Amino acid sequence: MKPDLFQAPDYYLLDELLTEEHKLVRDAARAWVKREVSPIIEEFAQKAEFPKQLIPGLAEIGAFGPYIPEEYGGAGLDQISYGLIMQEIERGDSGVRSTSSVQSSLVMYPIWKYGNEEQRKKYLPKLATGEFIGCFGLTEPDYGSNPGGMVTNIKDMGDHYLLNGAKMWISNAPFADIAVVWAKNEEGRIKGLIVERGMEGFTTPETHNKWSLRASSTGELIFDNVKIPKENILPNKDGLGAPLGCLDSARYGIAWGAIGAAMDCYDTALRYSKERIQFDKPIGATQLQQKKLAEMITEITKAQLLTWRLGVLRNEGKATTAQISMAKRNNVAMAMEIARDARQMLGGMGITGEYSIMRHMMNLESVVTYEGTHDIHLLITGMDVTGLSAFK
Ligand code: TGC
Ligand code: FAD
Repeated sequence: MKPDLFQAPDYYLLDELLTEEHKLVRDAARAWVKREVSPIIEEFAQKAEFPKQLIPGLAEIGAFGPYIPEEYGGAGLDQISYGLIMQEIERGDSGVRSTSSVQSSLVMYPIWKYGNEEQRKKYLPKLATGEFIGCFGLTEPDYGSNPGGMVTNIKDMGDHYLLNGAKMWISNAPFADIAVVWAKNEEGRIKGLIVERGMEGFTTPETHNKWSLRASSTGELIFDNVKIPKENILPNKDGLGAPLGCLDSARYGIAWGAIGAAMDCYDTALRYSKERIQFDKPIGATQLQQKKLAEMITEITKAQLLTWRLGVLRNEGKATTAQISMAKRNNVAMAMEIARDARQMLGGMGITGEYSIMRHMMNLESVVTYEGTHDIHLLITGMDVTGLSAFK
C-alpha cells in the first residue's frame, strides 16, 4: 500500500470552531491512525481479520468511551471530541471505527446509563482499557429494521433467568468478552442484559465471506438455555427506547466517521489528479475531473458543518433522534458518492489495494445498512416532519 500522505481538507476553516482540546484529541488520533492503522489495514482487510493489536492504541487515544466519565475509566471528553475521534479512525478504516463505536456507544453507554453502580464499576474500567471487548446484540435473523419484533427471550427461574434465541450480524461477536443483549421477558417487555463469554450455552460463530467491512469481525450470538444471574440485568431502563437510545449515540459517531472515509477518498483522488498525466497534462487540469473534485469538497464541507452543529446540540443536550438520523443518512450517502467518483478518478489503479478508496467504498456498503438503513433514516425524518409514522 502507498505511504499515508493524508492531508485533511478544511475548506471553511472549521478548525477555528474547535477548542484547543478538540484539536489535541483530533491530532493525536490522526497521528495514531497514520502510524498504526494505515501501514497494516490493507493486509488485514484482505485476509478478513480484525487487527487486534490495535486495541491498546484505541484505548490510549480515548476511543473506548470518549465521553464516559473519568471515574469509570472513560476519557471524559465532549461530543465534538468524540466525533473527531470517530472521523479520524474511519479515515483509516470503517471496521476499526466500528469496534470503537460498539465498545463506546453500544456497550459502555448502556452500562453507564442503564446499569447500576456495581455493574459500572465491574465492567466500565476494563472496557475503557480494552482489557474487555464488548458487543451489542439487537438484530435477529427475522428482525433487522424492526427490532421491536425480536423473539430472543428471558424466563424468570427464581434465582436466575434463562436466555434463549439468536442475534445476527453482531460486530466484534467472535472475540467479545461480554455482550449487551436485548431480550423480551415473559410480559413481552424488552430488557438489557450482560452475557459473559464462557456462560454455558452461549456461542458466537463468525460470519464469513463478507465483501464489506472485512477488517471487522462479525458474528452471531446463540443462546441455548443460558443461565443469566439476576445481577446481570440492566435495571434502569427497559422497552425498545433503551437500545434505541444507544443507537442515537452510535449513529452520531457514524455521521462523523463517514466524513473521515470521504476525506481520505477526496485527498487521495486530489493528489492522484495532479500526478497522473494523460494527453500530456495532469488529469486534474481537465474540467470533468475538476467537477468531481469541486463537488466532493463542497459535500465534505456541508457534512462537516452539519456534524459540528449536531455536536454543539448534543453538548447542550438538545439533539433529537431525527436530527441524528439526518446526519447519519446524509453523511454516509455523501461518502459513498465520493468514494465512487474517487475510485473512477484513479482509473484501473482505483480497484487495487495500493490505494484505500475501494476498501472505503466497500466498507460504506455496511455503514449505509447498519445502525438503521438509508431508507429507515429517511422514514424517521419523514415521521418527524409530518408527525405520521410510515412504520405502523
Ligand atoms: P417506535 O414505536 O417509534 O419506538 C418505540 C419506543 O422507543 C422510543 N424511541 C426512542 N427512545 C430513545 N431514543 C430513541 N432514538 C428512540 N426512538 C424511539 C419511542 O418513543 C417508543 O417509546 P415507548 O415508551 O412509546 O414505547 O418504534 P418502531 O417499532 O416503530 O421502530 C422505529 C424504528 C424503525 C425507527 C426503529 O426501530 C429503528 O431505528 N430501526 C432500525 C434498527 C437499527 O438501527 N438497528 C441497529 C442495530 S445495532 C447496529 O447496527 C450496530 S452496527 C455497529 C457498528 O459496527 O458500528
Ligand atoms: P431488513 O430490515 O430486512 O431490510 C431490508 C431492506 O428493506 C432495507 O433496504 C430496508 O431499508 C428496507 N425496509 C425495511 N423496512 C422498511 C420499511 N418499513 N419501509 C421501507 N423499506 C423498508 N446489529 C446489531 O444488533 N449489532 C451489531 O453489532 C451489528 N453490526 C453489524 C455489522 C454489519 C457488517 C452489518 C451488515 C450489520 C450489522 N448489524 C448489527 C445489523 C444491522 O443493524 C442490520 O443489518 C440493519 O438494521 C438492517 O436490518 P436487515 O439487514 O435485517 O435488513
